[in-house]
Amino acid sequence: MNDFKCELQIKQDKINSYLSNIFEANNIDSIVNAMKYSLMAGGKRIRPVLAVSFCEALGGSDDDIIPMACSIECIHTYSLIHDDLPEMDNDDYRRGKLTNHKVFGQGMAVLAGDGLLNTAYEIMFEAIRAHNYSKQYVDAAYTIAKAAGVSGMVGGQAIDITSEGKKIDENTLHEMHKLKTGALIKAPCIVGTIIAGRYDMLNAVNEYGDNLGIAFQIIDDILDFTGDSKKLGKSVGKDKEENKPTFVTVYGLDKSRKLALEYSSKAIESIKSIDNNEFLLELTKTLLNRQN
Ligand code: GRG
Repeated sequence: MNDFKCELQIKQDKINSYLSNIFEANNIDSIVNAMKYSLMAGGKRIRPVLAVSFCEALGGSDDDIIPMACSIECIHTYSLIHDDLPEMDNDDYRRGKLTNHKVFGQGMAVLAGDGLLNTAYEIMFEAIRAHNYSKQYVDAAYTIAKAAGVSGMVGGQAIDITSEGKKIDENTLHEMHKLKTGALIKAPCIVGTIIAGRYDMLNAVNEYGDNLGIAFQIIDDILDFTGDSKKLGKSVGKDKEENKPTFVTVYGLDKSRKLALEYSSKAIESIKSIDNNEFLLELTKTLLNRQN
């Protein structure tokens, strides 16, 4: 394993270790089992890894950021569970396993998502209290709440649902993904920066997050078109099946690949001024070339 892979694994292990311990012994088994099933199903942990990486690159420590970082993973996992429901994207597989509602039923899957969303807020408030109500932790929690809500991920999903079967223009496509996927990719970058106390870097990190978010979604669309369902751990060809406008349907495959490279390069450019940026640069390149 090279240095980058080794460091990535260390970060993922710390995140997984925190996540596997968030449920209290006296919690109700039926709902906790459904929440754990999806949370511990083997996600890449990109969002918490981004939070930890920005925090460390800007002088913070991983202990300071892990809870906030993991709260974002809880929100992300809730969104996947709800997104997979029949009335949303109607998927049978996620993270290489049957989707939550296929195993636990739709009612419990809705609750598992709700449970994870609320767990995220419990973790955030605990972190705020543990740090004596510091401005940094309040700012970080606000950033996450805003990114997850109607002016972020949920808003983007609403545009997505209302666009199904329609031809949308390029601006709407970009806006939809900036919110639906981009907001929860950018938030951890901002949160890591805030917890490190580097408010002076927020403009650069905002730009990084916006560009990485779009690049990430373009790759997601390309993988849905060309990817291998075994490697992806979810069904492929869903966008086409559901007649969804994507970067591939709007721009075609070649132009989408070029765009992903362009956005990823812009992201890299915007964090060149961070001294200790080697891991972040490698992570950005890895996300561009990912196969799952
Ligand atoms: C409130 C009922 C209700 C539903 C909300 C908000 C929402 C549904 C869905 C969010 C939209 C969504 C799921 C966007 C997809 C983002 C995306 C590219 C997910 C894949 O992320 P990865 O590749 O996955 O990081 P892993 O499994 O590795 O974590």
